[in-house]
Amino acid sequence: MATDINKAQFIKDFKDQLYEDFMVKNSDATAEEQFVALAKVIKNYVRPDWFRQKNGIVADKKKTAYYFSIEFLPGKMLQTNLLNLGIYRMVEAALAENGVALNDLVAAERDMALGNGGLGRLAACFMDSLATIGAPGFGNGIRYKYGLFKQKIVNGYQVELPDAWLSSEGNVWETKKPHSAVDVKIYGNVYLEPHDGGVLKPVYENVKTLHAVPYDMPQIGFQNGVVNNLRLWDVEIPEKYELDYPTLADRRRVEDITSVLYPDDSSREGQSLRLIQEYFMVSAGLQTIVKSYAKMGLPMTAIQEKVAVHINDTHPAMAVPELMRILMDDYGVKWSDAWTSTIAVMSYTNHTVLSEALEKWDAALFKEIVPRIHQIVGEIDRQFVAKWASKVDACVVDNTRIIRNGQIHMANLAIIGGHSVNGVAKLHTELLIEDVLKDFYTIFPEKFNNKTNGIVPRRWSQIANPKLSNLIDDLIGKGWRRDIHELKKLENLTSDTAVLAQLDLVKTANKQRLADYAKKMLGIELPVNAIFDVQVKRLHAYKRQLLNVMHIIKLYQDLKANSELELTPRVFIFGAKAAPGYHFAKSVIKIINELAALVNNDAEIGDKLKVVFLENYNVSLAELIIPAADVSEQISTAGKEASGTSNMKFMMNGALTLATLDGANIEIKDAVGEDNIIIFGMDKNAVYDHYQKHDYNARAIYDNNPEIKRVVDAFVDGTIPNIHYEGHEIWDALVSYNDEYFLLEDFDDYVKKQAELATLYANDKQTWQQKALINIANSERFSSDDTIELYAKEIWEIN
Ligand code: 26M
Repeated sequence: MATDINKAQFIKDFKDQLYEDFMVKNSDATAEEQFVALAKVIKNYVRPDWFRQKNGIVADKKKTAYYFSIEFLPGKMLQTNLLNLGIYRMVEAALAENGVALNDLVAAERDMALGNGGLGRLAACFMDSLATIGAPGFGNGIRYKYGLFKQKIVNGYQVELPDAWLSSEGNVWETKKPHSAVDVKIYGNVYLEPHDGGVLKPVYENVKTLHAVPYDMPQIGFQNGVVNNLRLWDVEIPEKYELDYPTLADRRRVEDITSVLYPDDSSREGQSLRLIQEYFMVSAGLQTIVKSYAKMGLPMTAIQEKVAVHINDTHPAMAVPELMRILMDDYGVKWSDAWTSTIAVMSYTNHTVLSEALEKWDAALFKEIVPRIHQIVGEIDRQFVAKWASKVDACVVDNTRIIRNGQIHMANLAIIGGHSVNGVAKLHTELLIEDVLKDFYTIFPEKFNNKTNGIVPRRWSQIANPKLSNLIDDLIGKGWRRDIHELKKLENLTSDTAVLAQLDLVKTANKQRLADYAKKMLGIELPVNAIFDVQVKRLHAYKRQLLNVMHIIKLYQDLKANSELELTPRVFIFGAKAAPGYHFAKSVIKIINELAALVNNDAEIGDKLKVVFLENYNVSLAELIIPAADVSEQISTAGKEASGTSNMKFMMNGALTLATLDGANIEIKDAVGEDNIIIFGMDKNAVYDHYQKHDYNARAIYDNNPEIKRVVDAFVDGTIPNIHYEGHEIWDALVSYNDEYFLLEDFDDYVKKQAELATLYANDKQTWQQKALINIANSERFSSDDTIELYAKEIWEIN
């Protein structure tokens, strides 16, 4: 075990590695070289456990869960790996003795950002938790050469640059496995030909064959000797099929398949390349899984006893027909047996109720790219309709079948082809059942279940917030680092004024850390005595960054009208990437930046208000920002945010949540009690009421509420300079197009609750910190270790 390594041994290994890779002495090495050497030493330490776990799957015939996801967003791995191996302090000290600051090496690692936001980050938390609970659970995804775009702000606008995260060294954590490569076929024609005994076998013509080569990354459990595997696939041109790709352009088209992560989580991206990515990852993963199951020597029809495959959102939903294909075409299993197994193997998580984000593919395109899969989907659809037509209403069948109006509905495929459908927070699952998927619920009520999201506590407390962690050690001992539920003990300390004062000091220190960063990046001084009010997440209309902006405009206008006004100083902090084609979202970014320039440079405003937009929000920046927050903005239109996970990270770091009753905010409220969260605005029923009655009238609110009118007009009357075009776009969205996300209706209550919390912060810091402590104590409820334990027991039935 790595924990047996002592300092002397470690330093020897480290220096040997520097010598081997770079022929350099430690004293002459760059931080990048030192980082690479350290990562390789760690990889060497975990190799035996990693190898054992991978080989144990077949040898011990262990049931294994495979988490299929088109996104994984782990961020940096160095600190997590050191912590989980139990050698963080030892390595830190050993390096320090040799003149190396571990922090410099941490800074040298690049974020692995193979994800857009919540969905990809959840997948990364789950990988850590699977290993930590000691479950055999492997990830399956794509090794994109370029991750989510790097965001620069130029003249207030978002500019997207490629994220070349793979250095010339590749990814130091990964190991390429050429011997485990498999071939994936796309395009061409396929027809069925009778074989011996009348079995129909597909014959392929003119297919294109892709070579899928896996790269494996160790996923280290928290101090338990378990190392799971995250397998990411890259594409190569198979030597055998070189003639199929004679020109450079042909070869480039192949390379494109794993070249970039789609940066669009706002709506479906109808590119055939995306469809190929999805099939490529699913086929390569499943072929490998079935092959390793075959090695166990058990009957193919019992594969569900050893294999669970999870479909993370609809992107990997072709796993359903692909498993059918492999079982039937490659292993001769008959349809009915293959279907029984497939349903038992597959399970699916839904992450959104937004209809524009539910994947649909043009059936003709689908047929062109994956003709055999198209046949199988056609047959699944035919049998589904045949079975249910006589049992339920025609419109129910119509709403649930896979192929309709020339489109393939991927969610329907995932639901019909699996045994479990889960939402990601209580309210979200209820909405799936009552609304979005209600027809499915009448057919398959037993498939539906809730699994409220969680976050991996190690990264979001110990690593992101060492100061708070040390304080917690002093208060309740170190046991919480292993068992997060021990955080509950903090609740006994909420009347201890000395504790509350210490908590305040920690928060201020974290605010200073962020202020230093803002100073370096933007040249702005942030007053750390101000409330740090933070909204960091993807930019979306439904997440309502614009409501936050309207509140800032209101405060600005109030101050301009009366410079004597008593106002608790505030720093508003934003971080958000907009999908490159999402016009509205990009306009909001421009407006935030112009508003920031206006407010920050107004001498009359001084330190009372500051607005900062921190560019390139990613996991590493989240680790810096979240511990510094006093207020966590979770202000989506009720019913729209499936769960949210940053809400959990903020609470774990002692921010108070200002929230609508949406997603997991509701469960946070249940955990901390109404007094320790600030709730505002319409709940989901009020929102749905408007949908039903069609009675929402934004224009009337605008006309009758002078304050709202003043704020909304600031977008177009020159109050904020340089937003002529964007301002009109926003004004129209709010007034002319009837404010789809109900900002105007929720505005008054939002402003009121904002004022109340500002007063509390100014007048009673102690009560504030008391609430913060209650939030920290109860964040134990949102550990992804517990979430994954439930997936393992209730969905995958693994140990
Ligand atoms: C679709 C088509 C083409 C390219 C990309 C996409 C796409 C990518 C990501 C669509 C959606 C994507 O992610 C959705 C997402 O992140 N959902 C969030 O999932 C979190 C984890 O469950 C929840 O906490 C959030 O509430 C939910 O918005």
